[in-house]
Amino acid sequence: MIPERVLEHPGIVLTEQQRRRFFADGFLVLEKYVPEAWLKRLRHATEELIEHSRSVTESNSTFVLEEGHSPENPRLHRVSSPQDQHPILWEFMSDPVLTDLVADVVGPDVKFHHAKLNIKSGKGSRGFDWHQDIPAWPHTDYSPVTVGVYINGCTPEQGPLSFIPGSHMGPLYSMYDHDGNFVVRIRDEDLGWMADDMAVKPVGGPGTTILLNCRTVHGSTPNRSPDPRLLLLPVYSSADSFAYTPSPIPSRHQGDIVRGQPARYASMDPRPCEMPPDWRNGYRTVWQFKKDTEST
Ligand SMILES: O=C(O)CCC(=O)C(=O)O
Repeated sequence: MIPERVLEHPGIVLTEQQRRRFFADGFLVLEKYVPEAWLKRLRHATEELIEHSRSVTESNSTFVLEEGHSPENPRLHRVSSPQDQHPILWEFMSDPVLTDLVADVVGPDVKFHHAKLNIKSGKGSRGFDWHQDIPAWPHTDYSPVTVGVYINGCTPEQGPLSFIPGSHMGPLYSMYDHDGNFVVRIRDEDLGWMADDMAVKPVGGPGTTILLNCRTVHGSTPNRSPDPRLLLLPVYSSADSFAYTPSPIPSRHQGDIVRGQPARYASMDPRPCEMPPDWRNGYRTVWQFKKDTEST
């Protein structure tokens, strides 16, 4: 659904000004949005998942391990599809606390696509280069939105998500390097327009929540603090926006309508999107590519 049509529906959680800000900037930050009762449950669920990772010795389709991971000291880049691993996380992702919020920026009918829990364990965990998300999971329009929930908050040292305001209105850049690897990184020569002071790096206390449009240029720095930065990242779209490639992070909930009604017609945006690799041949995470380039 296009923004003009979304705005025809009255806001539920956000003010008119906040909704217009999201559509103008390509992101919106809500300090301490998620209530403490939910955060307590989310901490419990994420601690259980991290506990399970103690017995894992190699990255797999659920746990992406950081260097130094051990049973005594679990260190994770990511838990993929955490909502398929813990019922509390799916309860949260399908609860109105998120789905009403998402409805304010995608329209009343909301579809779930995938989710991940990015952990950045601390003491130097890697960041993310500037990139755009939608080339990894193209849809028939650009309504997809990622919700980022900082379960324990995020300080400047922990590598907050950083955004280039308005960049969602600009071009989509290639996410491939010159060797044809899908590295989820904008090439240096495509970033000539970017100045240091363009990036916005919001931080905030526990429950601080971000809405991020799928075209917005974003990245993050390493986590230099001793404490992990737990960032839960579910992705939704308007119900009438359809993914036309398999998801890099599959979920049994992909396509679930979490609010409103399914669509009978697709919303089509003519702006082209670069195709990702065929994920059925396997999904290489950005950390695998980073490790390769660091060791050469
Ligand atoms: O976890 C982060 O800091 C960035 C995550 C991100 O940009 C992504 O997963 O696309």
